Amino acid sequence: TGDNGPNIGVATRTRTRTKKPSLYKVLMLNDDYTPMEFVVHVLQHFFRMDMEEATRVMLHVHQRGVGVCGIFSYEVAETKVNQVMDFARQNQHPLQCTLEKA
Ligand code: TYC
Repeated sequence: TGDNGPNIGVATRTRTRTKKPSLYKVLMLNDDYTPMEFVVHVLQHFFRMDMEEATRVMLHVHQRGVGVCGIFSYEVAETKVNQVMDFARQNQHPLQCTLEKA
């Protein structure tokens, strides 16, 4: 009859296209008032750095004016910036943090 019957065992796949999220750098900015230890604490707490790395990044920002805390998807980067800014404000420090497309 030309009827192949039910196509048992024949799986038809289509490719699911997933697009990779763009990445964003979270930048820390220097200022004259935020204590160095506070910045080190922020880097350890919000960016999971150990004391050595946090100190290195803090000193880089202190000397150069800006430094990278990490690279994340937009959603995560935005959350980190908000968490750092809220924490700095709660402690009455002028520390500024921002995000930039990587
Ligand atoms: N410049 C600050 C001081 O001398 C320390 C500091 C470092 C502040 C990094 C902000 O992102 C910063 N106390």
